[in-house]
Amino acid sequence: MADVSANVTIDSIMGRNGLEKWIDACVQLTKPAKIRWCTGSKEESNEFISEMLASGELVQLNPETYPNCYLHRSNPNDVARTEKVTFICTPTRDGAGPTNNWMSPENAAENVLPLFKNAMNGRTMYIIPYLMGAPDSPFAIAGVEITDSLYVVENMRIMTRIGNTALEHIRRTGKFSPGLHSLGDVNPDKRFIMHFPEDRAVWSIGSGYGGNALLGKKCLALRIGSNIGRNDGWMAEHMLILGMEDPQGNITYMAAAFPSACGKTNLAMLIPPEIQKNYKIWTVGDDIAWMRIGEDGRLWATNPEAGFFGVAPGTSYDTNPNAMDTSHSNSIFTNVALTQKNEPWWEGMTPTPPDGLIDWQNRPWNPENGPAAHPNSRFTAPTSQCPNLSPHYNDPKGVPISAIIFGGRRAHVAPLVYQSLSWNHGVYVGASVGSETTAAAEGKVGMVRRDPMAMLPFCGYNMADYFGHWVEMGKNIPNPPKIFHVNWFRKSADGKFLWPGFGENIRVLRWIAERANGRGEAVATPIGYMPANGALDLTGLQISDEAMAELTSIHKDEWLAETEDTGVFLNQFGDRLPAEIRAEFAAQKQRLS
Ligand code: SAT
Ligand code: MN
Repeated sequence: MADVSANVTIDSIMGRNGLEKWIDACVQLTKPAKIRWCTGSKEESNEFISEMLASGELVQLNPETYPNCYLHRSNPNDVARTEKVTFICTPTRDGAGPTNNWMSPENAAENVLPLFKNAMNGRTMYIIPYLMGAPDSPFAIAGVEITDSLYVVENMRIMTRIGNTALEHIRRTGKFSPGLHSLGDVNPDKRFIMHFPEDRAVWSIGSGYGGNALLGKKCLALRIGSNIGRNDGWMAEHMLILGMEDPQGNITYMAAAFPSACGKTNLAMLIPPEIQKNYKIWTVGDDIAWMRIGEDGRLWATNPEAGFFGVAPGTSYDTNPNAMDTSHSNSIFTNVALTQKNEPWWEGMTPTPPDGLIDWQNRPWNPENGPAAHPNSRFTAPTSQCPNLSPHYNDPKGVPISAIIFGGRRAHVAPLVYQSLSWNHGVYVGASVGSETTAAAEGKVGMVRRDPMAMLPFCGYNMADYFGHWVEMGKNIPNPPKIFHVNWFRKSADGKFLWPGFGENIRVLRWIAERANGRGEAVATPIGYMPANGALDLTGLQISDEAMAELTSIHKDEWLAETEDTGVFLNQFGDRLPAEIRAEFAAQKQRLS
């Protein structure tokens, strides 16, 4: 390795020589002024928050209406995940595959590691042991994040189980994911999010933003986690988990993958409209699912997180009352606007903006400067505060999944709901997911891109092998979930959403549950099974027959073009693409022509 520091070896900085040696190496490299182990205690949190209030890193929100809630404003150059500078560092380029940025571990050591040199000069290094998953769960995986950002510490405290529980787990198992994070000088040109699957290691520099800096989430639970899952025969997925209880008290559990900022949190926390009130949704998770084959031959899912990092804009007491209630205390708001009453506000929270707003950049709000809250502004809130939290949220073995749902944001093409013809066809459906880009990642918003299983930015290895892992899992699950695709975002010719969405989505979930449980009427189409006439309960819904017809229509020309586009995407994997996926692609094309 280049002359990073005489005492820092690759083995030690990768954590190969254990926790103590890794921490020593990080200290040698970053040269912090102080070192602070995080225990997870309430006192520690109070102290850190006081410190951030004093420095201006946090603003206290109205303690009467939002007790223990704070506003954080990011550097305006650092408000979303940066996919362009996110790398998978496998020994060969093929290991990362054509959809990931790749850098060799040697190149990373040579060119990225030096950015950490003296990066914590004059700053405090916080050492955060954390656990993803319930402490007594066979799913649980421990990590240690080293960071120089107190904002990261307080977000990790909400999003994961930090402190001594995690440390005990590490001492017991001898395993941890070493994650080194520094804000550096928050310079987009020196920003890198590096993953080393062989060592479970992550280096992140130059960003304090959510998915870039809270290393338990996308970095460990998905990119590193997907590698661990492939090797150990389970799945790490970008999925919400919910349970739908029917009037007889039966609960059907479902896992759903949508890209970032496409409504996973809203669906996970859904409250049915009055007329469907004898159905109830239980939230298990809103972003990540780890799924294993249970002894009973079903697929069981757990949510490894302890908090929600939800998109604020559009969240309201109309669209998602559970999220509003969850984040009304003990929460951190990032890049939202501030009202005169010292309360958070964002577009869509109320029909009209209150007077005298301060925008997310701390300026009196002027609509000419854009929205008051950043489109990717967020709330970080404890899962435990969710009013409809499933009693099985902490269950070490998770919940049994009967339906897997894929979806995206599509103004055209994709109908409201369809079911795959088989597991492998379902894997093809997942692999072909297209979605319009959102503000959750940097880049242009609203462009349709292929985002297989909503994992394009999060799959930590060659996506062809990931499809292969799905096919393999299908062979090994005696009683696999049924696979579906939904689209809440279809628009009419005049650009209006055709489906009301939100609570009304219960109607679609009901059909999915019926199908998953071997009931529910369907008709076969070239792309899969669709609800038969009358199979969706539309009682009391104000929707025209024309809108329903468009929502459930399949335009052949559009679908042929869609399939061609999927083919172009899949072709980039060459011979590595599993034969099963190639066969499903060919069969779908055949059915359409
Ligand atoms: O910023 S995060 O990656 O944590 C949220 C998201 O984009 O899904
Ligand atoms: Mn996500």
